[in-house]
Amino acid sequence: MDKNFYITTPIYYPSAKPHMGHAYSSIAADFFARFKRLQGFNVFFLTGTDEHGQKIQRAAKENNKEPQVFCDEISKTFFNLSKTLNLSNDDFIRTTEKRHKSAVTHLWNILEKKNEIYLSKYSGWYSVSDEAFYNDDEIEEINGKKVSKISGSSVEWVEEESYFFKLSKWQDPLLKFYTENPNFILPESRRNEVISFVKSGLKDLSVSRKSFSWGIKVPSNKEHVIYVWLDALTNYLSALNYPSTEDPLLKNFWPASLHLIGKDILRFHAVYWPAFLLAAGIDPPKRVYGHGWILSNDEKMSKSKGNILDPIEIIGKYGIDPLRYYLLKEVSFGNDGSISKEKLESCINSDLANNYGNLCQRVIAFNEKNLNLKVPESYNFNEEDKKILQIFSSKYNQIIEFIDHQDINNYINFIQDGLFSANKYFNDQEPWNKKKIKTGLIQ
Ligand code: ME8
Repeated sequence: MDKNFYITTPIYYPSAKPHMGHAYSSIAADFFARFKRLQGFNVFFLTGTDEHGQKIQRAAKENNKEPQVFCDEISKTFFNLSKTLNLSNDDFIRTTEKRHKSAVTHLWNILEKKNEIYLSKYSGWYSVSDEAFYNDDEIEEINGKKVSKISGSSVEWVEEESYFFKLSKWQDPLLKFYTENPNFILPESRRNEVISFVKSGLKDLSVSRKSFSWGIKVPSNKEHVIYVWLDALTNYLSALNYPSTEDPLLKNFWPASLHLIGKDILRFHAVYWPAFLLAAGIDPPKRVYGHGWILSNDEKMSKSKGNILDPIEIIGKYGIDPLRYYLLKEVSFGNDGSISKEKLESCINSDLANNYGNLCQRVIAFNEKNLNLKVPESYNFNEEDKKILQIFSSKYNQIIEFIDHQDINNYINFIQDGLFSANKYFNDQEPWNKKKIKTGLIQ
């Protein structure tokens, strides 16, 4: 069995400080990383920041800062958040690092050498906010403004010389790849969305921009910068020291086990990324999981609505572990879910204090009082003892199955039910009375 497990979060745009949505992706990835480590896997867990492109260049300008200075400042807030969230990540990559730039340049050269890239002209819609090109049929007009139907963000007309990646050529190989790897995209509903998008026809993809400069230069033509998504996706390889094929990180951890992302960036990860890799002769990742959106009181978080939940503020008030638990429990993983401070408080009271906290409290207090915090040797189990142990041991394979399908909610239900049963067992067994009867057994 492959005992290596490579998991990634999206690399976040340091265009503004992090919010709860970013924290959510990172916490979920951390949950899987920790589980796989406990299971005995050799885990590599990566997160970081995505620092090139027009969006960042504009944000820097609005703040009257040089892009690099601006990125250094905001990337630091994401780095600090990774500490506050107590993430167990093994690396934090920034796309402005040298190691990343040389990996991207290398990948570009391979694609060019393999004749997968050609020079032409792009004319069409572009959303700077999404850093995405959109077809005419993906655009609508709202209040006189052209916006993407997919993300709702505003688009602008772009006409410029551009390099193109021969994406259309990869339509059939991609469909074949999805069929042969039915769990490549999860959850299932997102897989269906991606397949129908690819079936509807793929056009060649513009992979360079000429009208701004903040990015990695096309090696053979310095007037162009490499499209930020081709740049950003390569982070998953550059953190493993690609292109050093003999490097243990690359050898052990590629292809990635799981790219955990939000549903908004599925197309980039489940269509463009495997196509770039197939074209370059590199194995695609094993799984891309697109989780849903965190909503604040049932609405998408936005500055204008003033409903942005700041993870740092919430952690300051409630602590990190309650927040981590709440986010994973409350949102049905893969779907959108609404969170609020009120629900967080009631979750802390019911699940953490009453169920889990109560069990810990009574077991530890009883143990401390009678056994000096030592775990007694186990023997002479009665039927009830065996039953409660069985609840946990019999489900071991099923739990692994839940985790390996990113089914967090069934896993948490199992844990909650288990805690409930353990509390009941403690009550029914009345160990304080047993102590009187069989003092010798536990002293
Ligand atoms: O897209 N609910 O960066 P980004 C849940 N740099 N998750 C959310 C969320 C919300 N309300 N808001 C953000 C980018 N996220 C690119 C990625 S990867 C090679 C490049 C999470 O800063 C979610 O994971 O816009 C989403 O996909 C990611 O943050 C987008 O972060």
